[in-house]
Amino acid sequence: KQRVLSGVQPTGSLHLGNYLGAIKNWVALQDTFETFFCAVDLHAITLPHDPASLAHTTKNSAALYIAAGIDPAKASIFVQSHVSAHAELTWLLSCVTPIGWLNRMIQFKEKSLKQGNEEVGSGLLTYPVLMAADILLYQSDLVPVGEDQKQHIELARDVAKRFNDQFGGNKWKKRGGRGGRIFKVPEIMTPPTGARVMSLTDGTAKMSKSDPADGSRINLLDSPSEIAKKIKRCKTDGFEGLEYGNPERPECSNLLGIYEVVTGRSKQEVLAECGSLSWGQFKPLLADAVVAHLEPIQTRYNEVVADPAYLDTVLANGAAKANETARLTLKNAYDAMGFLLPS
Ligand code: AQP
Repeated sequence: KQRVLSGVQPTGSLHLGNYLGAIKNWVALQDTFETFFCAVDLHAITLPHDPASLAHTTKNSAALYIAAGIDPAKASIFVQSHVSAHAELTWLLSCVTPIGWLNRMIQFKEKSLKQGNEEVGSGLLTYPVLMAADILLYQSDLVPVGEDQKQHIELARDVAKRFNDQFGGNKWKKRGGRGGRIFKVPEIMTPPTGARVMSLTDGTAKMSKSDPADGSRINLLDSPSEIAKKIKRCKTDGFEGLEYGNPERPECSNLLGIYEVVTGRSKQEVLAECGSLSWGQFKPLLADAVVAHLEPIQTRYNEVVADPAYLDTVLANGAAKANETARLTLKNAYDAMGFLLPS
């Protein structure tokens, strides 16, 4: 079976972008692939975080994976920091990743600009190396993520190739190793719709957990009235009718795209239904569709968090399975680099 790995940072509450861009697609993959889904808590400390809430948000994120349809009987659901190979491999990969590659990462530039370069922790710069370790440890074939992560997956591919070139193949064999490649070079997988869900208050900025304005996003656990209120207040325009793809109407394309994915309709069907509607007519339709889509997820979420022993067991089993696979790759990486392996 081919392997799939993905994760979401447990910072703040997960939103519709995380769900439509990533988690919803994980569900479709778990029957066909061997899947690993982790709450990437080590990534959650790259910006100042609140130690009082990290453990709680980590558990809640994992509960949301299950609520969204990830089945622990099919997929390994685990917490990144419970598998220490992630942190260990990051160090090995850091030593072969040129700083120039990291300096080019758009997310680093954007987030460090907000923080001020002098203040920002070096983990924000090396975050994509940790992400590469997450992916490469599992010899992943596919990484299902939203479009904003494309550059990081390309970096993971480049790091894998560079490491394989420097330490794998015959060089490794000559030193008595297994030879061949150490890491599989993964492919990115983005969904056709929902790969880039935009903010409700600015159709040119992505919906994001770190936006201080809660009204800019729909959180997966927002109540029906909060969802209706946010959609009612979201940014629109003065054009007549609704359409996709007009560069002067980014909010319109975004909201139609959300409607499309939560109703499971095609673009053509959405246009036939909504093309001639006014904003006043469309917004309640959209709000009802989002609420209806999230309702079963919220119900299941409440059941999962009401049974902490169940969640603990899922996470322990997931970490054990992940650890087994990750340790093998890590051992090969140490060996190929020439470390003395423990006897
Ligand atoms: N707006 C989005 N549209 C589609 N996909 C999105 N993702 C995030 N935002 C959108 C996808 O969600 C997954 C997890 O992302 P992450 O939490 O690891 O980091 P992120 O991409 O930085 O997410 P946020 O919500 O914007 O968090 P902050 O504000 O903390 O940076 C990824 O697959 C991502 O593509």
